[in-house]
Amino acid sequence: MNAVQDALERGRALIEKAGSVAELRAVEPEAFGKRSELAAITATLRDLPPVERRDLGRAVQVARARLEELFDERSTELGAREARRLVEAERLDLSEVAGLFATSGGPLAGSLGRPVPEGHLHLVTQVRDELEDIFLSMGFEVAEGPEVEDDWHNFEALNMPPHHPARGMFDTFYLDVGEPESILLRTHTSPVQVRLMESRPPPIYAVVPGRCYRRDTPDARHLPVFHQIEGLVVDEGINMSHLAGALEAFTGAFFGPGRHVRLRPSFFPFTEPSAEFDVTCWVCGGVGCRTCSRSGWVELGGCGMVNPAVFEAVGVDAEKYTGFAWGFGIDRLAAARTNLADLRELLDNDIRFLSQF
Ligand code: 2NL
Repeated sequence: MNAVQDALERGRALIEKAGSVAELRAVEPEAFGKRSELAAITATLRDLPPVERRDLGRAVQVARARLEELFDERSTELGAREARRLVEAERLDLSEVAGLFATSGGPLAGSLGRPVPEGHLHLVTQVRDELEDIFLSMGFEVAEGPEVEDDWHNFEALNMPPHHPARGMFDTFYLDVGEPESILLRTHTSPVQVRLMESRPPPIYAVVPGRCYRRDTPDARHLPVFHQIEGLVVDEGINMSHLAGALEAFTGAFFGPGRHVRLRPSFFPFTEPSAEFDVTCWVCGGVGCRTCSRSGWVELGGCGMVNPAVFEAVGVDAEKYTGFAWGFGIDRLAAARTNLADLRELLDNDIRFLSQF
């Protein structure tokens, strides 16, 4: 009976000492299995007289049951502890990432525990939004259309039939779709105005901002992807003084009072007469400086009275209606506003440049 008591204590000690589920499994044979003291006692039972055999046999069974109970408890306890450790080890510590930014001098430097700085709209988008607001306040609608166009809407409807020399003004990106040179990236936003005139009768008072494409090598003053805003008015009794008045009103709103517009004769196939329009130099106010080559004026875009050939192409009655149109580059306007010497900065996406505006 003493030996059973010893075997129980020894088994209990082995179970309590096990530090992991694996160690616990390893001590099982010694604690109460085949190699245990209880097993050795059991082996002696058959040599004992029946009464002692029965009493000792029961004692061994009770001891083994108790050890099994202790084993199960310990197994549950160790299993839970190991599961907790695993979860802890695999947790993603996101504060480490914030710490990295905070200490590395990156864009979020010093931001740990403070609000992360927000981004903002690109300079060109800000200027585009402002232009839309101005023209909306003047009673124009804002229209948009596809950047992939067909030859008819981009050229032919605008009085530039195939092989017309004026097409040389635009170095065009053509798509490898359908007939050769039939589908292209629009070279200006005019095809949207063409679609507008096709889709409903005058009056039309619309501006069309959007992205345009030309096969230009990028330099300080040219981008192969750029932004234009064009305007179109078609109504009864429209003449060139309305054009000059609209551009003058826009100039005052965008550049502030004291700035004026001047028209110089020019040529576009889609307008007749045509003009280029200049605005009072925003650097010197018209006195003359480097920005305006000492002339006091800076060129902004082109304009004119819609050529009756265009009305003919889109089905507007040129006897009843007249109209004017203009176009200028949004990127150049954004550059002018910010004294930007090189348009390519607008496409570089350098956060140190962009975050200034
Ligand atoms: C420039 C010149 C211009 C137009 C665009 C236009 C559109 C239609 C009919 C007639 Cl649908 N004209 N647009 C007219 C004159 C000039 O832009 O140098 N832009 C940067």
